[in-house]
Amino acid sequence: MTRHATKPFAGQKPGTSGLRKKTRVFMQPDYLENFVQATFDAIGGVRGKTLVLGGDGRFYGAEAAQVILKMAAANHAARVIVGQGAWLSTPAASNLIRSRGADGGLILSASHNPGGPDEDFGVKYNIANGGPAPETVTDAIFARAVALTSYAKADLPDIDLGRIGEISFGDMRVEVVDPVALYADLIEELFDFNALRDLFKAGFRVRIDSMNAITGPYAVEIFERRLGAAAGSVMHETPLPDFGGMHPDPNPTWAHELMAIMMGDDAPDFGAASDGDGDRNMILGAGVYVSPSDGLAVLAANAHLCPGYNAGLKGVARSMPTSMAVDRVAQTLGIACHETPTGWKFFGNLLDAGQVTLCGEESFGTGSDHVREKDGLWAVLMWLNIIARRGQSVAQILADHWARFGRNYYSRHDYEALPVDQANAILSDLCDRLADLPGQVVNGLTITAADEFSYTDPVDGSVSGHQGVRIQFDGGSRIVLRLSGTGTEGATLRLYLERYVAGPGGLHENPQTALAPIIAASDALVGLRARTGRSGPDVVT
Ligand code: VG1
Ligand code: CO
Repeated sequence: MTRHATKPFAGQKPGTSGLRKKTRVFMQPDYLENFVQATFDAIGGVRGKTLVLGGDGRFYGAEAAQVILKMAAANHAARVIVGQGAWLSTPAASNLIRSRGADGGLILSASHNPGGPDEDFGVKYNIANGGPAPETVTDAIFARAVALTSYAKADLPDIDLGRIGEISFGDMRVEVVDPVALYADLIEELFDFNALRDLFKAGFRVRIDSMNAITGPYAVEIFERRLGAAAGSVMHETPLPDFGGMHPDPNPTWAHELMAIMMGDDAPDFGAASDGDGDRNMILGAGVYVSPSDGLAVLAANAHLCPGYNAGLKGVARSMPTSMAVDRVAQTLGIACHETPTGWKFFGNLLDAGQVTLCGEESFGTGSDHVREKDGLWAVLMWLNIIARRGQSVAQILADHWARFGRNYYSRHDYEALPVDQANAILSDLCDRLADLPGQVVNGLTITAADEFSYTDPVDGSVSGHQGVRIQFDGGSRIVLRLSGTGTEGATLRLYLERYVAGPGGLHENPQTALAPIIAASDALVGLRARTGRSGPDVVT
């Protein structure tokens, strides 16, 4: 018996990055099965196809992998390549899809959301280029999910995913592979590993916080084994189903243990953290925090120092709310800078078409055309390669960058778990006023432009509307407001604040202080605190 009757569930609409729900929602009978069958149907079935499967090790991931294998077998897939223990970081899954020529893959993760029976779970489908499914595909998945009446699942025993090797599973082949090796080999081609080994030999100290999530085994292999960093350089290196109670979101709030080390006495030279599925990164130097938007700009300005990028960049792309720091670098380099909606899926076409080499988002995500996902450890290695080549500290590299390009002070204020109606009303009220805003002076700042961001993909012409409100002020400052598409509780409003200072003075202020006039203007314009009744944002990054 492989065909099972089912009824659609409400809300199986993929968000910014796959379908994310409370774990117990996913654990309901038929819930995961429905979403997986809808995905298979939406891509024209999986008969004869090869899929990649793995995730970040969070609670329910191993069980979900068994369900998906049985469904792939019943849907006549030819082969599924699974990471040992159902483990694969998101960038490693992207690489596996690409290097094995697979037709697609399923990633089991809710990324930076916490894990456990009472926390979050997620499933994301990636296409043959290794990148997240574009909106045409996720729309098709949703359309199929609301009409589903049955799914196919083979009545076969669970597979031992702990053992590397290949077995038959019904008519399908299942190949369990080392999740780390292929990825580490790819990374080794992009960066100057000899220069990095010399750096560590000379006593350079790093602290990499894997936050009990998926990058642990990758970071130990790359930094401690291949590069010779001191044992113990990687902390929280064992992936745990509940991330050991940590919230694997690499920002100063959630990676506070690492922050304390890097801001303390005798701090190591370099620190970094990654998220649940390993695609995000936070970069720190001794006593300094690198804003992700600045990080993207620094990587763009220095990419040529790394072997994989020494021919220069074809172009760069950033998500709309990401600061405009990288735009200034692109201008100097004479390359295009694309502005896309939030979410890595919007970079795929530009990367495939060879129009951009480097991409980034303000949410601690950077990556390149080596895979089709953002990549936390890649960013760490690129920073280390630049440090090795320039012979400068993180603080010196940042100071040089600002002196050359000016500084885009930047911060994101998140108002989490708001009533959905309230969040929608705040955004739509603002949209109603946009046409009247240009020319108005708020808190001494003149509004030069105000619109709701809509993106037309330059490669396939597809249009994605309602991607957030942007209000631009005279002098290169702005505020952006949009709704999160990754949360699992209520609605989260994100307020992005940016102020440009050309220098030479005023380049070394505290960002929240430097942004005070922009914050005051946003209070006057949007009034988030007044309208939500909150005393301030829940998370400031
Ligand atoms: C957030 C970030 C976005 C990122 C997405 C997935 O989305 O803002 O930049 O691409 O998470 O990241 P949203 O819709 O909540 O703002 V990950 O590492 O959670 O896959
Ligand atoms: Co992630």
